[in-house]
Amino acid sequence: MKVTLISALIGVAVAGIVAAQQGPPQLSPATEELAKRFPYPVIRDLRGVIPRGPRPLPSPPLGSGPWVYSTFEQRDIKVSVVTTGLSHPWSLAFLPDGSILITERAGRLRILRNGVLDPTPVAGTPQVLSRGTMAGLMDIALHPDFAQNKWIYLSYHKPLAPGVAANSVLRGTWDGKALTDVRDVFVSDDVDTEASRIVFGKDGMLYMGIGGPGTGPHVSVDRAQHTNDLAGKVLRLRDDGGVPPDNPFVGKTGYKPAIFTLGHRVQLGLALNPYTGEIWEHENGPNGGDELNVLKPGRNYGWPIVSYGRDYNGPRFPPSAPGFEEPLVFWVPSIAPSGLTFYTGERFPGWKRNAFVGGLREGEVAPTGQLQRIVFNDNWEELRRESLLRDLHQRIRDVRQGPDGSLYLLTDEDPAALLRIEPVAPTPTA
Ligand SMILES: [Ca+2]
Repeated sequence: MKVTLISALIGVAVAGIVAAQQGPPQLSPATEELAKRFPYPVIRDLRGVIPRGPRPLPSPPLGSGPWVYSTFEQRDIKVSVVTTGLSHPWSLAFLPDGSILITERAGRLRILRNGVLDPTPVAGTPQVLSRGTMAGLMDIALHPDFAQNKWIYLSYHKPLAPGVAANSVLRGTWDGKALTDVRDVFVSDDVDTEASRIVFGKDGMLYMGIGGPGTGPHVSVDRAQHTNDLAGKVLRLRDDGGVPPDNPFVGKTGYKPAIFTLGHRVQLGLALNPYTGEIWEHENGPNGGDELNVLKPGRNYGWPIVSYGRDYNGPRFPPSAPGFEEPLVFWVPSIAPSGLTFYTGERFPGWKRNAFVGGLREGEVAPTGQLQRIVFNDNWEELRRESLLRDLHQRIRDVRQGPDGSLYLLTDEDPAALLRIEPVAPTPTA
């Protein structure tokens, strides 16, 4: 997945490496100092990781729509533009009053009221380190008791030093216009980590994915297996950021107690399966090997020891090994999944229990973004996978079900759009 590389390459440039030189990377004095402060290197040497190829084509302009499609289970759906004018949005949340909050990677929180995007970003957001495609302002989640406490959670990369940031979660109180009483509830003490998603579980706990370095030398990529490091992990936290006492590794020597699961690569999808109560996660593999996983406490999902993908320069990984959880679904070639939701609404009866997954790019080729729909049997075994919206050639960053039972998508472009999927025929009113 090239976005990881781009992200890291920019990070390398920020860190001051002279990339053209042969031999070990040359660190600036400032970066050497940082390397002493943090247990893992804050730079990655990525020369030669991916064979050089042609420069990718940009995504074409979206157009104004609407577009009509039919799917295997649900005919005559309409995709329309709710708003454009966003810049690399990451996630969205629906407020009870019908407005929609949208995070943008560069650090802005936008609000859409009555279908109109406010040109002024929402106040109360933090300083972020936005770098490449995998760092900046990331996910947004409402507290399960939002109606009472008005708490909103944002995950972001908190700047600690030039070019160095920690995956963090803040909580603010929504006053109807802005975030107030903003405070960090969680700041990772491990740096040089990638994107994050957050979601509340049925148990009221906040689950947070922290992507590990997806490419680079073993010392970086292997961090997903290090039990005293939050890179490549899913965390389970209380709503105040503390560690719940029933986490799987509490009290175990050599383990960070916030860890819920380990051995992940770059998790861009984290969702509560409302039918089973489980937390489901998907992650970008390398060249092939994206995975959809069902998270079970304390389990190891194998990266970078096992993967159904190939390394970027061609060799295969061992696909599986004892002691590692198997993915429920995997993708070869990669679709660079981002965003995950389970459809529960009434507007598309044929889509109930389906998982929807955004895709940024298929088969290491741009621009091939899409929306995938996965159909399961009663045992949550995959029956079908349908690829939608490919002809739009947009990178799909997130997909969510709205309170009206429509699906909402964010494109990862600049300008980017919020799209809505609904039936062609309006819902009959009684
Ligand atoms: Ca795996």
